[in-house]
Amino acid sequence: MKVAVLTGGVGGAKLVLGLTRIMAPRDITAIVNTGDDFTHLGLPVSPDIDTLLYTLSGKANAVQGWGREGETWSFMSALRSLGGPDWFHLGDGDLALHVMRLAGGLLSQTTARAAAAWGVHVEVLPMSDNPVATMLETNAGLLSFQRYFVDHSCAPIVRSIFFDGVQHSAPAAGVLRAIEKADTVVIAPSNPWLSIDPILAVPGIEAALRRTTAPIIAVSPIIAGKAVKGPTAKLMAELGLPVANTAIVAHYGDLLQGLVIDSGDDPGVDLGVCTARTATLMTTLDDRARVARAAIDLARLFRP
Ligand code: FO1
Repeated sequence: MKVAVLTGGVGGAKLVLGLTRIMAPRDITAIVNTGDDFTHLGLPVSPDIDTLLYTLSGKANAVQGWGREGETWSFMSALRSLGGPDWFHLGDGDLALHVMRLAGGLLSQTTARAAAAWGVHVEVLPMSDNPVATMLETNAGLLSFQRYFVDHSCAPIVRSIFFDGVQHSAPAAGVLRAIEKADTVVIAPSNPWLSIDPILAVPGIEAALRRTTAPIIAVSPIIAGKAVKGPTAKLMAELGLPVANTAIVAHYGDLLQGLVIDSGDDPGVDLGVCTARTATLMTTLDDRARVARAAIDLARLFRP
């Protein structure tokens, strides 16, 4: 069975790891958000791809959510001594990934090389090899994603979001094929507005999702009325949306066949989409496998 999973951020990486615990990694294609990407000190940084590669190769700093376990920071202390910018932390090991990207090749190529080098058998594909930058109009002005997320710690009030360059982008090689070949498509519990929308905005991707006969199952990022990590709940409130699964379903609309929701969420509300319930807070590896299993089992209801 082939699964294509749309993912971004830490929550998405956890779900992909959960999928590798219940099925063959080679049967999984992760289509990863690159709207968070930016060039820092001349280095190309692809945070959501980096987080996924670290997570799948056992290198991730699980507590911090991003970067490497056991990272060292001599580069950053030397940079500070030179008066360099220290709002965005680049670890010594992490630097190697960005330098390898700078060395050349398409993002999909450098990502495939890193995955192969680190024994990652999940197919990790950027949504596009073209530059797309998630930009946020806020009360602190127009901010790139990393300025909003890291430099301003998601504090500014978001008025609107757009994906600079997406109209000129194309799906990376293998993305449309992975969707067409998929028996199931999973939308990971990533922030729909910040991590999944950029993927859906790449010309051709949403159309491919609407063409596929594979059931599309999302895992809700909302747990009992709040989001687990990151700015999802705050962002939803700022966009005038209830921090509830009704808003998640309304956002994805008729793209979804099913939604995995947290067992702690109000069962009373009819979401208008088929739901499966499980404890969706993913702390342990078993949690991740359980949530992944819930999504795959829900998809089975829709497959002959
Ligand atoms: N997140 C932070 O909060 N502070 C950082 O200094 C930081 C550095 C960083 C470097 C490389 C990388 O791949 C991710 C990094 N992140 C950092 C996380 C980054 O902001 C991602 O966008 C998040 O993972 C959310 O998607």
